[in-house]
Amino acid sequence: MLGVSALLSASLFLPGTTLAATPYDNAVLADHPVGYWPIAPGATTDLTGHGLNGSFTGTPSSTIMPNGDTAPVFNGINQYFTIPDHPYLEVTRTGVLTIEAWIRPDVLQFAHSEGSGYVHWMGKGEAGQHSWVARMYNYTNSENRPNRISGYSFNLTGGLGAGSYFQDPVTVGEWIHYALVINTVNTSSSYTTGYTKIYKNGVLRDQDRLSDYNIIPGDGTAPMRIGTRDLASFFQGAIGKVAVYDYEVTPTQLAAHGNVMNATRLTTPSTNVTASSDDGNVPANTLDGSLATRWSANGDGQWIQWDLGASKTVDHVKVAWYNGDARTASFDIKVSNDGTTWTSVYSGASSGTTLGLEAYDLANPSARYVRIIGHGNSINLWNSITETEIWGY
Ligand SMILES: [Ca+2]
Ligand SMILES: [Ca+2]
Ligand SMILES: [Ca+2]
Repeated sequence: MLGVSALLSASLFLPGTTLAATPYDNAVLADHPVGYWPIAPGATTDLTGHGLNGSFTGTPSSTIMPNGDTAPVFNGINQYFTIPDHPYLEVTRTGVLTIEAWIRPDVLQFAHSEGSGYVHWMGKGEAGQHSWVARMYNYTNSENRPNRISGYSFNLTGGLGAGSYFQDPVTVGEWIHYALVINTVNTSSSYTTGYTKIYKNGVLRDQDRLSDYNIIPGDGTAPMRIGTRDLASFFQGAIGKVAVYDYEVTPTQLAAHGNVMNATRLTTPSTNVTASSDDGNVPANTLDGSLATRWSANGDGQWIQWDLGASKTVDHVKVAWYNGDARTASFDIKVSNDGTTWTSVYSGASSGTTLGLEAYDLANPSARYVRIIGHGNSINLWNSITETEIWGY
């Protein structure tokens, strides 16, 4: 089911606007990237606040990522996203760069490929100004590298780059979590001038020496582009949640991002739900998928709780509040594994601006039971929830 929040987001696609940060965005931002673009058609802002805002060329369509967030779908012909050159986008500033993205190839053989048969689906490089690139090969190419996905670090002059890759069967429509590390600081006898690393879905798959191709990264003038590097080839498919870090991101961080993206909805219409009381608007109304039905109870401290059936990792909770666009609801969220001992994991208020689902991000507690304790709203002491979704893994 498409979340209500995704539907609401889809109506907010105005040029130059920012979509509200989602639990995935918050997970990335907590790791302090130097640039982060949860790009979607119309959403072009760097969410780090560093001002590395980009712009679309062409008008990509949009798609929904595994967690319900939105990503642009590039047509593989002439659509891309451009971020102007900035020191934050270079290896040279700290000597280390990590580039992270989610990609969904929509074909295995690209119509606009280059070289031996590959597309540069993201990168920072033009003639004489080469920094780094992310590449995907066609299924059929002249180097017998079927759908290899790779990343390279270059000397400014270009030529052969030092890089790492994984080469697995790719399914059209499959989301792949990609991360490329270029590190010139962490040298050793094996990596005398540093290395590249590549991760697929949070797992380190390859590491290579920058010295193999005598790579000393430089500070180029090319912009960073998503969907293409320098217009010589174009990616056909979706690319979302692009982040650049000025340090080497760890496997633990990448796995955490993957968990948030792949979190599933832990509640269904048949999830056991109970409450301290109700006025005839029963607790099960919070699980029926309808914003026209609700649970309501009057008074400070009234609660409603959902039993997930087993202990899960709860990433975030989405709640739609009755009259949620006209008043703010005050509440706490507590969790328990035994229904007896409760831990407070959230305390706050709704935005007062929407009838749709709002996400409240938790610090991923383990929980079988999730309870919302209401403290009334800005108008009266009623606690009224129209829908709830609990997401995790
Ligand atoms: Ca530069
Ligand atoms: Ca309902
Ligand atoms: Ca979380």
